[in-house]
Amino acid sequence: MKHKTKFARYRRQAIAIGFAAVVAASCSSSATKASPAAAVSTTKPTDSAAPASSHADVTIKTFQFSPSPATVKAGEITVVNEDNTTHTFTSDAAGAFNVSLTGPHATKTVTVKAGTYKFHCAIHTSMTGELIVQ
Ligand SMILES: [Cu+2]
Repeated sequence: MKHKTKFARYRRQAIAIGFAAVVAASCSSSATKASPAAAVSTTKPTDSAAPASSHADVTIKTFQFSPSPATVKAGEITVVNEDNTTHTFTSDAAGAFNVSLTGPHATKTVTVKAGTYKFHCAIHTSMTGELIVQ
């Protein structure tokens, strides 16, 4: 009689431990599920860091584009005109980009896709450059 009740208690404990193991397993699986969500949230600081890219990707100075070729990453790029006259940042291939910059210190942003673009100033046709978008 005494032995039987002791065995029953062991069984109950074994079931409880088994249940705890299942709970722990389900917990760890939900923890691994949570990590992709954490990875998504880490992309937010790069969005908020976007205004820090106030540097010019292309600078127009003394009727020249620099650097040329300019290597940039696909997306929004910044063009600054340091001259006192108006220039344009116009792609040779129609439609890629075309902005007018009234100097001095006019800044424009254009969105570019990956590729290599030749560009020029529509006002001063001797002004040419190349943009490599990665
Ligand atoms: Cu110009």
